[in-house]
Amino acid sequence: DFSSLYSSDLFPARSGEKHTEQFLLEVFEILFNYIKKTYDGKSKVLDFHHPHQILQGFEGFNLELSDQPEPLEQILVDCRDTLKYGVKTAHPRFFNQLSSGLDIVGLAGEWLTATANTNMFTYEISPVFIIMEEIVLKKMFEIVGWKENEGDGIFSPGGTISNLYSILVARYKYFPIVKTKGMAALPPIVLFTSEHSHYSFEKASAALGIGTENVIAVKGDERGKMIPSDLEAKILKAKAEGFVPFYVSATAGTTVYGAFDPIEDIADICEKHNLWMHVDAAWGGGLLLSKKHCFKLNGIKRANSVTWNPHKMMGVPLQCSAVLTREKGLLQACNQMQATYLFQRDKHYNTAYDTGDKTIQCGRHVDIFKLWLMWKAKGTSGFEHQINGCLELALYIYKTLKTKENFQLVFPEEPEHTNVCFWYIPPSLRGILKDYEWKAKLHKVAPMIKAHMMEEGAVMVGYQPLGDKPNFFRMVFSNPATTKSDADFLLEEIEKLGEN
Ligand code: ABU
Repeated sequence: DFSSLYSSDLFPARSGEKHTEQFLLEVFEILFNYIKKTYDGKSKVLDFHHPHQILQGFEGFNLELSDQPEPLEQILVDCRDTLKYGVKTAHPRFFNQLSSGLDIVGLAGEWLTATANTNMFTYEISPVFIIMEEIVLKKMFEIVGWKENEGDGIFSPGGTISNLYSILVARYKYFPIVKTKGMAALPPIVLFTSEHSHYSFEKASAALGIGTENVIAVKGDERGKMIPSDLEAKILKAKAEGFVPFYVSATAGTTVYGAFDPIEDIADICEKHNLWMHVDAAWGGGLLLSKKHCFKLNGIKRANSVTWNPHKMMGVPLQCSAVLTREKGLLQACNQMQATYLFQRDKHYNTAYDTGDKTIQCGRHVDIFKLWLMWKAKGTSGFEHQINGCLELALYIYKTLKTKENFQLVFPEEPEHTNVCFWYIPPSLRGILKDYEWKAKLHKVAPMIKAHMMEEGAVMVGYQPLGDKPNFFRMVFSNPATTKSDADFLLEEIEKLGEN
């Protein structure tokens, strides 16, 4: 009974051991019940409530903060409710995001990390985690294909920040003066990325003072791959107009289509024009672990930098993103400020292991342990198996969709990644002229179905428009718990909701 116990009865209270143990066991039971429910395919993915309902509170769920402490009984209720009204992102029928699933060893890693509650800036306070980061990064450099003496990197808070790091380091490499004098000391620099790439390149350019207008969008082909000839034409045009190109990002696994840019061709162009080549493999990096699918990233070893998010295809709990740079020492030179209270040079150990000054952060969360632990538990072959399974599911739903008349694929080719994009064509839009009005009506179909889907809560999938294409569904697989019947269920649910 926790009704008369308070947080002050737990550690560090002198006699807090028993109550702390009981409280944590109770929390464990809540979490374990949630995990069991998540993996029970028959449970709901979500119990949707609108923001105003959560703000106002309902069924005893009240998020308002109080001046007085609340008993642990209430704290446990809050834990239960928080999970109850959240979204089960590990549910086999959650297809909404590129990150899904819940790896049990990864979860254990996250628990341990939270328990250790330390900071990644110095070896002094994170000796084991810092060495683990070095070991895992080294493994990633090898997989990318860099030579023994190449490779540097850091785990960062997500793919957007990893991409930002790549621009930051590239700019420093070409214009080291920027660190002290700022953008005013630089010529008008521009960078290139495909129109299908992630919005983080514009975000980073805004944040770094480069400006979003200096991110030049390169055309993609029908299935979203960058067109190298358009890249070169745009580089030449920018130069002719007095701009100074310095950076190109190729995407290995675009967010919506899952397309892989032709990295070798892009690398040739970058070498010819002396440009930094980044590969944003946040989504596609996992395929490097698959002997069957790694050819899709051929040429990645020629990259100057790579973003790779193990929290996507590798199923590592959020968040876990790495930015890798081929040249050693650049991250440090670009970002170090040598704060003397933290990065003292006269420490009694090798201070090269105080990796915190490579980053733009000070405090840095330990994202490495869960990945290291999962890698130990699965081996590289375990990741490979899991990733191949997701790609097989994508092929399965692609083939299923091809046989269905009430669905239409956004592009007819087999998927390269696990993204499968399609429209559902409701009865009222079948067999009629596909004119402007038809497109406008089709644009409303996916959001309408998604709204009903969320109210029902049995499955979740994302949609978006792209270019001149009206809203379409994007199916993605990254959860090893998903089976063919879950994929079938999604299509049945869309059909059921769409018929009306
Ligand atoms: N940072 C890309 C994540 C997008 C998605 O999960 O759909």
